[in-house]
Amino acid sequence: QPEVITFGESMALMIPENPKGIEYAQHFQGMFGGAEGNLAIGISRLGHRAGWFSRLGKDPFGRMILKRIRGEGVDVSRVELTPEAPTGLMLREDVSGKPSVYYYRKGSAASTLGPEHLDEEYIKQAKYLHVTGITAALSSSCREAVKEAIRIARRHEVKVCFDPNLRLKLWSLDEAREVLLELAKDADYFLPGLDELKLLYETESFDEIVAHLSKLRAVSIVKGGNNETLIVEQGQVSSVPYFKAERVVDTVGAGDGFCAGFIVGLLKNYSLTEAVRLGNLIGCMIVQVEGDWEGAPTWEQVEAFLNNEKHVER
Ligand code: KDG
Repeated sequence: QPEVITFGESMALMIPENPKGIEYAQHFQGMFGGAEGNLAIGISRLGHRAGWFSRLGKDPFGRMILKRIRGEGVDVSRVELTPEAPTGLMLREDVSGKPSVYYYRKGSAASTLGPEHLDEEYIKQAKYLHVTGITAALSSSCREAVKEAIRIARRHEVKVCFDPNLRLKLWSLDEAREVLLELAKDADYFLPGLDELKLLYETESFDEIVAHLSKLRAVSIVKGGNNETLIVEQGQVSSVPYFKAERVVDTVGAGDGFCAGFIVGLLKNYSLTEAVRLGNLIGCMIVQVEGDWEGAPTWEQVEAFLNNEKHVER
């Protein structure tokens, strides 16, 4: 039985192999990504049981994603392959240090997900439910599914982790603000980035942001302060410094890795500070490898890093 359940769209991901970008590319690397699937893989690699579900198209991308997430040890028993709509696709490029994402996901199988696809028995046996604002942005049925999943979790005392994951290519800031701030009210752990909070609360003032966060019932874990993660709990702010990455290859997915590490820390009954520290470490490892989740470490790799074990080449 999964300890952590998450749901939301995983898409095929194509990254051009040349530095000139998609327009001039002849060769692409075929991968996949999607915040919630990334999180589930991160948790599974760390040795805990994660369940992820979505609707995927009954097509080659859908089968590829399903097999690979299953291959990572994630419970995919509630995933549905549907002939009704295709699997979503995203392309990403980084031309001269300017990263861009292009989505081909309108009307995708995942966007047809609704409250009727939730299995209360499945959700209620978990310890944590993780939801993100990306799912809420996909369609009104997806938004209802997020709200209903949170209601189910709260009914059964499953703790809710909410990452707003603001994506302005999916909806306007005004629309996002209304929905995301409402969802934040129902979370036990609110996991935004500092940049997102500045947009959502329409202020650059850190004190104002803390005042807003202090009104929530959730503990807020704010990613991306000054090379640190901030913990805001009942008006008290503390900070946990980042680990230094040897090289930064691809920052996408770092937030999901952070959340995976943080939730695993909670599962291990770590203090908030120690759970955040584990989150910081996983985020730091993910940015050193191309792809959203490929760099997620196993628990053995985490221990080796923390014990400063030397790498044996051969
Ligand atoms: O957090 C990483 C995600 O942004 C990436 O995997 C793609 O889910 C994704 C999205 O919708 O942008």
